[in-house]
Amino acid sequence: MLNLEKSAAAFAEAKTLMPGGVNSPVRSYASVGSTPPFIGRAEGSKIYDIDGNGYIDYVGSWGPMVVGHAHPRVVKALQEAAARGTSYGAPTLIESELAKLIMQVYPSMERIRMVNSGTEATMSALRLARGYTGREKIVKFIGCYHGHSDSLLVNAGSGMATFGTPSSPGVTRGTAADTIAVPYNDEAAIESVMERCGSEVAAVIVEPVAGNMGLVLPRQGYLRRLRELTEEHGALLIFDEVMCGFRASLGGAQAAYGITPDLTCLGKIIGGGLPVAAYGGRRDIMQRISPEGPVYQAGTLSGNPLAMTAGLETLRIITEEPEEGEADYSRQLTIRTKKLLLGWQEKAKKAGVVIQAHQAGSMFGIFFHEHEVWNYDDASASDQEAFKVWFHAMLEQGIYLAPSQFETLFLSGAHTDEDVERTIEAAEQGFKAVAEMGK
Ligand code: KE4
Repeated sequence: MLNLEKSAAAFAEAKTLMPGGVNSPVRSYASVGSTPPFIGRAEGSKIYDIDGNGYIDYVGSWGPMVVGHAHPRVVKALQEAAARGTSYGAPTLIESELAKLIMQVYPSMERIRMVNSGTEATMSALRLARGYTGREKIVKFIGCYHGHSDSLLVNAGSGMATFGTPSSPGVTRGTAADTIAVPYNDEAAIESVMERCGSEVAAVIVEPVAGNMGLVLPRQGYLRRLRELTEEHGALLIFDEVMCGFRASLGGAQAAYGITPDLTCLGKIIGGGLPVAAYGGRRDIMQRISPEGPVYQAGTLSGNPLAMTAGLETLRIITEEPEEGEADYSRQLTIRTKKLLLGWQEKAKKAGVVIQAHQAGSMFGIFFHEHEVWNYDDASASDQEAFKVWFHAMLEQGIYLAPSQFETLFLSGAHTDEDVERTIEAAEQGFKAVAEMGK
């Protein structure tokens, strides 16, 4: 049994200060019903709680830590940057440096605007799409998460083309009415919606590789169909690559699947652990953004020099030319992730537990489900009790996984072959615990 005494005391105090004792809900461990370890430090692939427990970390701060925690080059660059001041509220060279590097990897982003969170990036991209097209409706997909701006906290209304209903109190019916939510990976559903109200749709926003219902991949041809339908109806296609950017492949899902969106949202990795996100895309669209155009968007700490530094150093590391004959950084992560998943699949089979194992580059995840998982309904039908048992059995063995079935796991450049071997070995006990449930 893990000793989490200090974490429990810290959690009790935190709950007297912040809602649920956390600054973001998933960290509360509510869905796995246990005390969240309070973290004191992290280095490389490891994370350490204040009770002295160490773990191999596959959450990676929900994606940003692609080069591992406290990478020496990132830390050094940050120390030097901090000594030059932490924020000026004025243009700096490093903002252009980071913009150039991102645009080299994402050529569809002909212009880019830095913001401070994925929520801001998608919220701004939607406002821009509405400003550019003069239309008001947006289409999103059930199970895809794009941050917590009102237009995007909307469930599917009853029936396909009726408009959304708020998925959170505080979102007005009026706002929700302008959002249509349809099932992911269902061509007929999006075709029907676009047939009926495509001329009113400003944008279709999608996680091209979905990471917020667990990891769910687009069906063959699905993203191509979204591109065709949006072009046909004059709506913009927005790829929310906040999570899958630099993960599904170095160039994200748009490179992996060969689809060019009109706008792209990025986040997480481009800040290297500090608050950075961005939106960008076609020049004729981005020119509508203030101060060049009439669509307003601003931010006190947007392009913050410290955050830019962490992001730039991180991206420099993952975009470096590999040694002669070596695979590049992203390819190496993909290979190592595949090895881990294959090991988990072997251990699950040995324990007689049926899982669906999904991978997209260095993103991965499993479902305790007899059948394939292609959308939110499938993901929701997976065995949540089995997930909880698995999660705790792995945490007890020092493997730090996301505390929710509806999240995705991430591998970093700091994860060694030994880490992967240990994680595969731990899965033997993890799946055995699931197999013994209810016996
Ligand atoms: P933030 O506002 O949390 O920086 O980004 C929102 C966002 C936008 N788009 C995608 C595809 C995302 O995955 C996210 C945020 N991801 C979650 C993890 N599922 C962040 C973790 C959290 O909410 O604490």
